[in-house]
Amino acid sequence: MTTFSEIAPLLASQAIEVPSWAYGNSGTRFKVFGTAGTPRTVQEKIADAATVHRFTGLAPTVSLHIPWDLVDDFAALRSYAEDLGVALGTINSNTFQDDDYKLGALTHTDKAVRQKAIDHHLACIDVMDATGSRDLKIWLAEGTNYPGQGDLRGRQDRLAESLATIYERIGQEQRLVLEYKFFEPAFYHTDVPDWGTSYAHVSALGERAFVCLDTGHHAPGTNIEFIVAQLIRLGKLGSFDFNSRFYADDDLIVGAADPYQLFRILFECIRGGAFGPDSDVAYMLDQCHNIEDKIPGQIRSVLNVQEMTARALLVDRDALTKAQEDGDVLLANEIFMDAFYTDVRADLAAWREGRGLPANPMRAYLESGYQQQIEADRVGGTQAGWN
Ligand code: PSV
Ligand code: MN
Repeated sequence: MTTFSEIAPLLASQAIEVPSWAYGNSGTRFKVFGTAGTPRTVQEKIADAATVHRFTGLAPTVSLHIPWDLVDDFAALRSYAEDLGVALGTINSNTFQDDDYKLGALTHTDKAVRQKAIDHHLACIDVMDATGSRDLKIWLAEGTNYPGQGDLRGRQDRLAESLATIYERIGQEQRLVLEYKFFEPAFYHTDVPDWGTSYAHVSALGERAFVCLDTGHHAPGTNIEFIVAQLIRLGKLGSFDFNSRFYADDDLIVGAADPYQLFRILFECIRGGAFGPDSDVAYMLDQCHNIEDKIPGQIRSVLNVQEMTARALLVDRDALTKAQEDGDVLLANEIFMDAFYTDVRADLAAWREGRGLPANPMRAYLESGYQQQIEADRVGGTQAGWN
């Protein structure tokens, strides 16, 4: 049996990137609820993200969404973040909120619209140069609603050409990650619906292009850990967008709906060598906190990932391999489940204290007065949302 003290050093390098948009307001198409203390500016979002890092030691980078987080001086924003103890991470492009993109962006039949979408990505790469960000994450809201509406093959060809133009501008130390999603906002077909399509495109682009796996972007019942194992095996897993879902792309707190699935995913990362200081895989959150307080929502999220990571590290891999090779089905499953059922919360609390962090980051945050302070300070202005 692997013990907590054996795995503890491996936890020290864990880093989870938080999304700037998680700190702004979000909602459904029915209602967006405002929350007292919600940031009005990207600086306030970064301050909140830095607070999550201060209490957990788990979230040293923040990913930005352009144009939601557009500022005049990204070098100054970088210094601002660094002064607060965090770095700017992945830059997310946005080709889903402009009227020109109603029928497509990188896939559009009109060359001028395609060029506009390409230019937006080139502008995002300029931002990356200023922020020191490594990854450009592309998620495309492109697809069709009705059979016959678009030429499925022609759209793929235009997509490949547009992506190649963007990729040409990606720096030697930078990467392009292409996210897939099986439906929404398009309902009949999506141009990058699955990992295979993303893999086909990034493989054609080159060695600095990878797949981004958003855990909420699969049909119910999909074996996501299999996709994880396969992408790691192929050397093309670039990043995760973690969240959890019950029905569609719910963007709920990771590990809330199905902690066992999170455990299984993290086990494949560890098994595949994609966890730890030598791994280039970016572990990000992509979540929205529609009804709960946002900072505690993010704290709960990173702690859930840490907790399931610890459990996954506890799997006795030697014993598991032996049971697998012996064909001992039930013993193999028992070894796996023993780790999953191990309650690591007390060990993690003691380990955090030993590293100068609060044993219970959630309680420490709630008692810190930060929430009351931002509620008192952030009066007036326009609360940040998806705009
Ligand atoms: C799309 O559903 C997505 O998961 C993409 O990652 C976007 O960047 C993010 O949501 C926010 O719109
Ligand atoms: Mn996502």
